[in-house]
Amino acid sequence: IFFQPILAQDFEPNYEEAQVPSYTLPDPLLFTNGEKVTGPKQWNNRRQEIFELFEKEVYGKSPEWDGELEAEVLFVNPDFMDGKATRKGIRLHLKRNGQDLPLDLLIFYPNTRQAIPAFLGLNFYGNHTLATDSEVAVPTAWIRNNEAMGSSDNKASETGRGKRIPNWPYEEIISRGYGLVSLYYGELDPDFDDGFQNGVHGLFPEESRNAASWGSVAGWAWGLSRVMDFLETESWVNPQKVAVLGHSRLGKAALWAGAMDKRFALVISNNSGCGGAALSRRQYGETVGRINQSFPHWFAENFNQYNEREMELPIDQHQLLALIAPRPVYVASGVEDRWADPKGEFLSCVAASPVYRLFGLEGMPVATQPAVNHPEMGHIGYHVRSGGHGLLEYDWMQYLDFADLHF
Ligand code: GTR
Repeated sequence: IFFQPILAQDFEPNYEEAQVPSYTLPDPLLFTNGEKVTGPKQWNNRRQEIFELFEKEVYGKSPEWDGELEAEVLFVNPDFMDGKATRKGIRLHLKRNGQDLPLDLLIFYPNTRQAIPAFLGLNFYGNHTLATDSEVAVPTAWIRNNEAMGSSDNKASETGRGKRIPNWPYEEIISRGYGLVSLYYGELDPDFDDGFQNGVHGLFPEESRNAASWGSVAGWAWGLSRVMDFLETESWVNPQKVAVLGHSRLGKAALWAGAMDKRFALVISNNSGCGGAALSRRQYGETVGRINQSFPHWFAENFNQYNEREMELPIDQHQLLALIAPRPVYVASGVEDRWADPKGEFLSCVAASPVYRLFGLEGMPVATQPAVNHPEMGHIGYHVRSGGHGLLEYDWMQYLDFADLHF
Protein backbone atom coordinates (compact mmCIF):
# COMPACT_ATOMS: atom_id res chain seq x y z
CA ILE A 1 0.00 0.00 0.00
CA PHE A 2 2.08 2.88 -1.32
CA PHE A 3 1.61 6.44 -0.05
CA GLN A 4 -0.43 5.16 2.88
CA PRO A 5 0.89 6.74 6.05
CA ILE A 6 0.33 5.24 9.49
CA LEU A 7 -2.40 6.95 11.47
CA ALA A 8 -1.15 8.28 14.78
CA GLN A 9 -3.89 6.56 16.75
CA ASP A 10 -2.93 3.19 15.25
CA PHE A 11 0.74 3.59 15.98
CA GLU A 12 2.54 1.84 18.84
CA PRO A 13 6.23 2.74 18.86
CA ASN A 14 8.60 -0.15 19.38
CA TYR A 15 10.94 0.38 22.32
CA GLU A 16 12.10 -3.25 22.62
CA GLU A 17 15.59 -3.92 21.27
CA ALA A 18 14.56 -7.57 20.76
CA GLN A 19 11.76 -6.42 18.43
CA VAL A 20 14.08 -4.53 16.12
CA PRO A 21 13.91 -6.35 12.79
CA SER A 22 17.07 -7.83 11.35
CA TYR A 23 18.34 -5.72 8.49
CA THR A 24 21.29 -5.17 6.21
CA LEU A 25 22.40 -1.60 5.67
CA PRO A 26 23.22 -0.40 2.17
CA ASP A 27 27.01 -0.16 1.87
CA PRO A 28 28.15 3.45 1.39
CA LEU A 29 31.23 2.17 -0.47
CA LEU A 30 29.35 0.08 -3.02
CA PHE A 31 27.95 1.69 -6.16
CA THR A 32 24.39 0.74 -7.12
CA ASN A 33 25.89 -1.29 -9.99
CA GLY A 34 27.90 -3.36 -7.50
CA GLU A 35 31.30 -1.72 -8.09
CA LYS A 36 33.46 -1.00 -5.07
CA VAL A 37 34.83 2.38 -4.01
CA THR A 38 38.51 1.94 -3.30
CA GLY A 39 39.70 5.52 -2.90
CA PRO A 40 38.64 9.13 -2.26
CA LYS A 41 38.53 9.83 -6.01
CA GLN A 42 35.79 7.29 -6.68
CA TRP A 43 34.03 8.42 -3.55
CA ASN A 44 33.09 11.66 -5.34
CA ASN A 45 31.02 9.68 -7.82
CA ARG A 46 29.53 7.38 -5.23
CA ARG A 47 28.82 10.41 -3.05
CA GLN A 48 26.90 11.99 -5.91
CA GLU A 49 24.88 8.80 -6.33
CA ILE A 50 23.94 8.73 -2.64
CA PHE A 51 23.22 12.46 -2.61
CA GLU A 52 20.79 12.17 -5.51
CA LEU A 53 19.00 9.28 -3.80
CA PHE A 54 18.50 11.38 -0.67
CA GLU A 55 17.23 14.24 -2.81
CA LYS A 56 14.82 12.07 -4.72
CA GLU A 57 13.57 9.74 -2.00
CA VAL A 58 13.86 11.63 1.28
CA TYR A 59 14.25 15.43 1.40
CA GLY A 60 13.43 16.55 -2.13
CA LYS A 61 15.49 18.65 -4.48
CA SER A 62 16.16 22.28 -3.56
CA PRO A 63 16.49 24.93 -6.27
CA GLU A 64 19.60 26.90 -7.15
CA TRP A 65 19.52 30.34 -5.60
CA ASP A 66 19.37 32.93 -8.38
CA GLY A 67 17.87 35.77 -6.37
CA GLU A 68 19.42 38.68 -4.49
CA LEU A 69 20.47 38.85 -0.90
CA GLU A 70 20.41 42.16 0.96
CA ALA A 71 21.56 42.73 4.51
CA GLU A 72 19.92 45.44 6.60
CA VAL A 73 21.57 46.31 9.90
CA LEU A 74 18.95 46.43 12.68
CA PHE A 75 21.29 47.14 15.58
CA VAL A 76 24.94 46.76 16.60
CA ASN A 77 26.06 46.72 20.20
CA PRO A 78 29.87 46.49 20.50
CA ASP A 79 29.66 46.76 24.30
CA PHE A 80 27.77 43.58 24.92
CA MET A 81 28.83 41.57 28.00
CA ASP A 82 30.73 44.53 29.47
CA GLY A 83 32.55 45.11 26.21
CA LYS A 84 33.70 41.51 25.83
CA ALA A 85 31.47 40.90 22.85
CA THR A 86 29.40 42.38 20.06
CA ARG A 87 25.76 41.58 19.54
CA LYS A 88 24.07 42.56 16.36
CA GLY A 89 20.82 42.13 14.53
CA ILE A 90 20.78 41.77 10.76
CA ARG A 91 17.70 41.48 8.60
CA LEU A 92 18.52 39.46 5.51
CA HIS A 93 16.21 40.03 2.59
CA LEU A 94 15.87 37.15 0.15
CA LYS A 95 14.64 38.86 -2.98
CA ARG A 96 13.33 37.03 -5.99
CA ASN A 97 10.49 37.43 -8.41
CA GLY A 98 9.36 40.71 -6.89
CA GLN A 99 9.15 39.08 -3.48
CA ASP A 100 11.07 39.83 -0.32
CA LEU A 101 11.45 37.23 2.44
CA PRO A 102 12.93 38.81 5.60
CA LEU A 103 15.11 36.71 7.91
CA ASP A 104 16.30 38.15 11.20
CA LEU A 105 19.74 37.02 12.30
CA LEU A 106 20.89 37.38 15.88
CA ILE A 107 24.67 37.44 16.03
CA PHE A 108 27.07 37.29 18.96
CA TYR A 109 30.85 37.31 18.75
CA PRO A 110 33.79 38.00 21.03
CA ASN A 111 35.60 41.29 20.42
CA THR A 112 38.79 39.73 19.13
CA ARG A 113 40.27 41.24 16.02
CA GLN A 114 40.89 38.08 14.06
CA ALA A 115 38.27 36.20 12.08
CA ILE A 116 36.89 33.54 14.41
CA PRO A 117 35.00 30.25 14.07
CA ALA A 118 31.25 30.30 14.63
CA PHE A 119 28.19 28.14 15.25
CA LEU A 120 25.11 28.66 13.11
CA GLY A 121 21.77 27.24 14.17
CA LEU A 122 18.04 27.71 13.71
CA ASN A 123 15.92 28.30 16.81
CA PHE A 124 12.36 27.11 17.51
CA TYR A 125 10.65 30.10 19.14
CA GLY A 126 12.25 33.31 17.94
CA ASN A 127 15.40 35.33 18.49
CA HIS A 128 13.84 37.14 21.46
CA THR A 129 13.99 33.84 23.36
CA LEU A 130 17.80 34.29 23.24
CA ALA A 131 17.74 37.85 24.62
CA THR A 132 16.61 39.51 27.85
CA ASP A 133 16.21 43.03 26.45
CA SER A 134 13.81 44.50 23.93
CA GLU A 135 16.45 45.35 21.31
CA VAL A 136 15.77 41.91 19.84
CA ALA A 137 12.24 41.97 18.44
CA VAL A 138 9.55 39.32 18.80
CA PRO A 139 9.06 37.61 15.40
CA THR A 140 5.91 38.29 13.43
CA ALA A 141 6.02 35.07 11.37
CA TRP A 142 3.76 32.08 12.09
CA ILE A 143 4.84 30.23 15.24
CA ARG A 144 3.80 27.01 16.95
CA ASN A 145 1.58 27.45 19.97
CA ASN A 146 3.42 26.80 23.21
CA GLU A 147 2.24 28.07 26.56
CA ALA A 148 5.69 28.26 28.17
CA MET A 149 7.02 30.21 25.20
CA GLY A 150 3.99 32.52 25.29
CA SER A 151 2.86 31.78 21.75
CA SER A 152 -0.84 31.45 21.00
CA ASP A 153 -2.97 31.90 17.86
CA ASN A 154 0.32 31.12 16.10
CA LYS A 155 1.80 34.43 17.24
CA ALA A 156 4.87 34.92 19.40
CA SER A 157 4.80 37.20 22.44
CA GLU A 158 7.03 38.88 25.03
CA THR A 159 6.42 35.95 27.39
CA GLY A 160 9.05 33.93 25.54
CA ARG A 161 11.76 36.54 25.98
CA GLY A 162 15.02 35.06 27.28
CA LYS A 163 13.44 31.64 27.87
CA ARG A 164 15.82 29.75 25.59
CA ILE A 165 19.10 31.25 26.80
CA PRO A 166 19.90 28.02 28.71
CA ASN A 167 19.67 26.18 25.37
CA TRP A 168 21.93 28.73 23.63
CA PRO A 169 24.59 29.53 26.26
CA TYR A 170 26.12 32.39 24.31
CA GLU A 171 28.25 33.67 27.20
CA GLU A 172 30.03 30.34 27.39
CA ILE A 173 30.31 30.13 23.59
CA ILE A 174 31.81 33.64 23.45
CA SER A 175 34.22 32.96 26.32
CA ARG A 176 35.49 29.94 24.40
CA GLY A 177 36.29 32.18 21.42
CA TYR A 178 33.37 31.33 19.14
CA GLY A 179 30.66 33.37 17.51
CA LEU A 180 27.00 32.37 17.43
CA VAL A 181 24.46 33.09 14.71
CA SER A 182 20.84 32.12 15.20
CA LEU A 183 17.54 32.72 13.42
CA TYR A 184 13.95 31.64 13.83
CA TYR A 185 13.19 28.66 11.58
CA GLY A 186 9.59 29.73 10.93
CA GLU A 187 10.84 32.74 8.99
CA LEU A 188 12.37 30.34 6.47
CA ASP A 189 9.35 28.11 6.29
CA PRO A 190 6.38 28.15 8.66
CA ASP A 191 6.05 24.65 10.09
CA PHE A 192 2.62 23.62 8.85
CA ASP A 193 1.26 22.01 5.73
CA ASP A 194 0.20 24.88 3.47
CA GLY A 195 0.95 23.29 0.12
CA PHE A 196 4.33 25.06 -0.05
CA GLN A 197 2.92 28.53 -0.70
CA ASN A 198 4.76 30.45 1.98
CA GLY A 199 8.38 30.74 3.18
CA VAL A 200 11.29 29.88 0.92
CA HIS A 201 9.13 27.67 -1.32
CA GLY A 202 7.01 30.72 -2.11
CA LEU A 203 10.05 32.43 -3.63
CA PHE A 204 9.84 29.95 -6.52
CA PRO A 205 6.22 30.23 -7.72
CA GLU A 206 7.11 29.00 -11.21
CA GLU A 207 8.31 25.68 -9.83
CA SER A 208 5.92 22.84 -10.68
CA ARG A 209 6.00 20.43 -7.79
CA ASN A 210 6.48 16.69 -8.13
CA ALA A 211 7.10 13.73 -5.81
CA ALA A 212 10.78 14.68 -5.52
CA SER A 213 10.29 18.39 -4.75
CA TRP A 214 11.72 19.91 -1.61
CA GLY A 215 9.85 19.77 1.65
CA SER A 216 10.23 21.90 4.77
CA VAL A 217 13.34 20.15 6.13
CA ALA A 218 15.07 20.91 2.83
CA GLY A 219 13.70 24.47 2.98
CA TRP A 220 15.24 25.06 6.41
CA ALA A 221 18.50 23.49 5.26
CA TRP A 222 18.57 25.58 2.09
CA GLY A 223 17.98 28.71 4.16
CA LEU A 224 21.06 27.92 6.25
CA SER A 225 23.07 28.16 3.04
CA ARG A 226 21.66 31.63 2.39
CA VAL A 227 22.86 32.66 5.85
CA MET A 228 26.24 31.19 4.91
CA ASP A 229 26.22 33.38 1.76
CA PHE A 230 25.90 36.35 4.09
CA LEU A 231 28.51 35.13 6.59
CA GLU A 232 31.05 34.96 3.77
CA THR A 233 30.76 38.76 3.58
CA GLU A 234 31.29 39.31 7.33
CA SER A 235 34.79 40.18 8.54
CA TRP A 236 34.45 38.91 12.13
CA VAL A 237 33.90 35.29 11.06
CA ASN A 238 36.23 32.82 9.41
CA PRO A 239 33.97 31.30 6.74
CA GLN A 240 36.22 28.22 6.62
CA LYS A 241 35.21 27.49 10.21
CA VAL A 242 31.45 27.61 10.41
CA ALA A 243 29.74 24.77 12.27
CA VAL A 244 26.06 24.22 11.50
CA LEU A 245 23.97 22.74 14.28
CA GLY A 246 20.35 21.91 14.99
CA HIS A 247 18.11 20.15 17.47
CA SER A 248 15.47 17.60 16.57
CA ARG A 249 13.65 18.54 13.31
CA LEU A 250 16.27 21.27 13.00
CA GLY A 251 18.97 18.63 13.52
CA LYS A 252 17.57 16.84 10.47
CA ALA A 253 17.85 20.18 8.65
CA ALA A 254 21.42 20.75 9.89
CA LEU A 255 22.52 17.33 8.58
CA TRP A 256 20.90 17.90 5.21
CA ALA A 257 22.45 21.40 5.07
CA GLY A 258 25.86 19.83 5.72
CA ALA A 259 25.23 17.32 2.93
CA MET A 260 24.09 19.95 0.43
CA ASP A 261 26.65 22.62 1.20
CA LYS A 262 30.33 21.79 1.68
CA ARG A 263 31.01 25.26 3.06
CA PHE A 264 29.77 23.97 6.42
CA ALA A 265 33.05 22.81 7.90
CA LEU A 266 31.52 20.91 10.81
CA VAL A 267 28.02 19.54 11.32
CA ILE A 268 26.15 18.84 14.57
CA SER A 269 22.99 16.81 15.00
CA ASN A 270 21.33 17.14 18.40
CA ASN A 271 18.63 14.49 18.97
CA SER A 272 17.67 14.50 15.28
CA GLY A 273 16.16 10.99 15.31
CA CYS A 274 14.01 9.69 12.45
CA GLY A 275 14.86 11.33 9.14
CA GLY A 276 18.02 12.67 10.83
CA ALA A 277 20.84 10.58 12.27
CA ALA A 278 18.80 7.50 13.30
CA LEU A 279 18.73 4.42 11.07
CA SER A 280 15.30 4.04 9.49
CA ARG A 281 15.61 0.27 9.12
CA ARG A 282 15.55 -0.22 12.90
CA GLN A 283 11.95 1.03 13.07
CA TYR A 284 12.61 1.92 16.71
CA GLY A 285 10.55 4.76 18.21
CA GLU A 286 9.44 7.10 15.45
CA THR A 287 9.23 5.40 12.06
CA VAL A 288 9.09 6.64 8.47
CA GLY A 289 5.34 5.97 8.26
CA ARG A 290 4.69 7.77 11.51
CA ILE A 291 6.76 10.83 10.69
CA ASN A 292 5.16 11.20 7.26
CA GLN A 293 1.75 11.04 8.86
CA SER A 294 2.50 13.62 11.54
CA PHE A 295 4.43 15.97 9.28
CA PRO A 296 3.32 15.54 5.66
CA HIS A 297 5.19 18.70 4.64
CA TRP A 298 8.65 17.81 6.00
CA PHE A 299 9.93 15.45 3.31
CA ALA A 300 9.58 14.76 -0.40
CA GLU A 301 6.35 13.00 -1.27
CA ASN A 302 8.43 10.03 -2.43
CA PHE A 303 9.43 9.31 1.17
CA ASN A 304 5.91 7.95 1.70
CA GLN A 305 6.80 4.96 -0.45
CA TYR A 306 8.79 3.68 2.48
CA ASN A 307 6.07 3.92 5.12
CA GLU A 308 6.39 0.54 6.88
CA ARG A 309 8.76 -0.46 4.08
CA GLU A 310 12.00 0.90 5.45
CA MET A 311 13.90 -2.15 4.16
CA GLU A 312 13.15 -0.99 0.61
CA LEU A 313 14.87 2.35 1.03
CA PRO A 314 17.84 2.47 -1.37
CA ILE A 315 19.76 4.41 1.30
CA ASP A 316 19.71 4.70 5.09
CA GLN A 317 20.64 7.55 7.38
CA HIS A 318 24.26 6.47 8.01
CA GLN A 319 24.82 7.49 4.40
CA LEU A 320 23.59 10.98 5.21
CA LEU A 321 26.43 11.21 7.75
CA ALA A 322 28.79 9.78 5.12
CA LEU A 323 27.86 12.60 2.72
CA ILE A 324 29.51 14.98 5.20
CA ALA A 325 32.87 13.12 5.09
CA PRO A 326 35.68 13.99 5.39
CA ARG A 327 34.33 16.96 7.35
CA PRO A 328 33.75 16.28 11.04
CA VAL A 329 30.22 15.44 12.18
CA TYR A 330 28.84 15.08 15.72
CA VAL A 331 25.72 13.15 16.70
CA ALA A 332 24.18 13.53 20.16
CA SER A 333 21.38 11.59 21.83
CA GLY A 334 19.49 11.77 25.13
CA VAL A 335 19.16 8.44 26.88
CA GLU A 336 15.46 8.95 27.69
CA ASP A 337 14.71 10.25 24.20
CA ARG A 338 13.76 6.81 22.91
CA TRP A 339 11.45 8.28 20.26
CA ALA A 340 14.65 9.46 18.47
CA ASP A 341 16.34 6.01 18.86
CA PRO A 342 19.67 6.83 20.60
CA LYS A 343 21.16 3.47 19.67
CA GLY A 344 20.11 3.85 16.05
CA GLU A 345 21.84 7.25 16.02
CA PHE A 346 25.02 5.66 17.37
CA LEU A 347 24.95 2.74 14.91
CA SER A 348 24.59 5.25 12.12
CA CYS A 349 27.92 6.80 13.20
CA VAL A 350 29.58 3.39 13.15
CA ALA A 351 28.20 2.55 9.71
CA ALA A 352 29.36 5.89 8.26
CA SER A 353 32.93 5.35 9.51
CA PRO A 354 34.30 3.34 6.55
CA VAL A 355 33.93 6.47 4.40
CA TYR A 356 36.09 8.46 6.85
CA ARG A 357 38.66 5.65 6.88
CA LEU A 358 38.86 5.95 3.11
CA PHE A 359 40.30 9.42 3.78
CA GLY A 360 42.69 8.04 6.38
CA LEU A 361 40.57 9.47 9.19
CA GLU A 362 39.05 7.87 12.22
CA GLY A 363 35.27 7.99 12.08
CA MET A 364 33.59 6.74 15.25
CA PRO A 365 36.36 5.54 17.59
CA VAL A 366 34.27 2.80 19.28
CA ALA A 367 32.01 0.03 18.00
CA THR A 368 29.68 -0.26 20.99
CA GLN A 369 27.52 2.56 22.25
CA PRO A 370 29.43 4.50 24.93
CA ALA A 371 28.06 4.81 28.46
CA VAL A 372 25.83 7.74 29.35
CA ASN A 373 27.78 11.03 29.52
CA HIS A 374 30.94 9.53 27.97
CA PRO A 375 31.53 11.36 24.69
CA GLU A 376 33.69 9.78 22.00
CA MET A 377 35.35 11.99 19.43
CA GLY A 378 37.03 10.96 16.22
CA HIS A 379 36.13 12.68 12.99
CA ILE A 380 32.70 11.49 14.00
CA GLY A 381 31.70 12.43 17.53
CA TYR A 382 28.93 10.89 19.60
CA HIS A 383 27.47 11.08 23.07
CA VAL A 384 24.36 9.91 24.80
CA ARG A 385 23.73 12.16 27.77
CA SER A 386 21.43 11.66 30.71
CA GLY A 387 17.94 13.04 30.31
CA GLY A 388 15.57 13.41 27.42
CA HIS A 389 14.91 15.43 24.29
CA GLY A 390 16.60 18.85 24.33
CA LEU A 391 19.61 20.98 23.47
CA LEU A 392 21.33 21.38 26.83
CA GLU A 393 24.47 22.95 28.22
CA TYR A 394 26.10 19.53 28.44
CA ASP A 395 25.61 19.10 24.70
CA TRP A 396 27.16 22.50 23.98
CA MET A 397 30.21 21.67 26.11
CA GLN A 398 30.90 18.66 23.91
CA TYR A 399 30.34 20.66 20.71
CA LEU A 400 32.80 23.29 21.89
CA ASP A 401 35.38 20.59 22.67
CA PHE A 402 34.74 18.93 19.31
CA ALA A 403 35.14 22.26 17.51
CA ASP A 404 38.38 22.95 19.46
CA LEU A 405 39.64 19.58 18.30
CA HIS A 406 38.94 20.17 14.63
CA PHE A 407 39.19 23.95 14.10
C1 GTR B 1 8.56 15.33 17.04
C2 GTR B 1 8.96 14.56 15.82
C3 GTR B 1 10.45 14.33 15.85
C4 GTR B 1 11.21 15.59 16.16
C5 GTR B 1 10.52 16.48 17.17
C6 GTR B 1 11.03 17.92 17.25
O1 GTR B 1 7.20 15.51 17.15
O2 GTR B 1 8.26 13.35 15.83
O3 GTR B 1 10.86 13.75 14.64
O4 GTR B 1 11.47 16.29 15.01
O5 GTR B 1 9.18 16.58 16.95
O6 GTR B 1 11.40 18.51 16.25
O7 GTR B 1 11.00 18.45 18.35
